[in-house]
Amino acid sequence: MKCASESRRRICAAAGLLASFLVLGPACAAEVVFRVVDESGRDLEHAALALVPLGPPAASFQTRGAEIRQKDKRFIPLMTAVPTGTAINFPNQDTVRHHVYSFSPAKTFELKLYTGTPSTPVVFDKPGVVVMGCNIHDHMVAYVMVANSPWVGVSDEGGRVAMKGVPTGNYELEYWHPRWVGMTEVARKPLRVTGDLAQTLVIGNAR
Ligand SMILES: [Cu+2]
Repeated sequence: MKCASESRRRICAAAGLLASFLVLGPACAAEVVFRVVDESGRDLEHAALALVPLGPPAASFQTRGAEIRQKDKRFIPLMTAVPTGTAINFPNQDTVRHHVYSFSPAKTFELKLYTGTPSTPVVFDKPGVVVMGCNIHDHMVAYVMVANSPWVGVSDEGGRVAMKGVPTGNYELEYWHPRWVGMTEVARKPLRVTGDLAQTLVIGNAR
């Protein structure tokens, strides 16, 4: 939090949820950094996190496209986190054909046997966890966590996720990890943001 004065701080606080979706400028923007670890304290990669503002749902927010490619008969990346409404492309960079599908309630779809990049991306229009596979190569798997928030991220090798420009307010931290593959409901915990914040998040096998 870099609010210049107490009055500015009060404005920031009063703006609350509204600030989430209007540009108040960088003065109110906090950086929230998570370090995700497993139950033994080891850095945990591939955890999807989202800071979802509490209160009335946002009418809309801007999304950027995303990409999950297929290379060497693997999906890259394994885990993706996106705001609701994001269009994801699935370019096939192998010479063999892939057949991408999902039966997940949050996004049921199928890209029938193809090479190259399908002309139409898949729009992930509902929050939740989507598990994808390939009809031809059973070992291929990828995951998308869709959340009603522009503040999303996936932990890197050091277990780190950084979210910038987070306005003061009350949030629900939604999170999920591929180790929970049998249980695709996201985990949730409340989080209040009043300024720059560093949090450790433990993701164990059990929920
Ligand atoms: Cu395949």
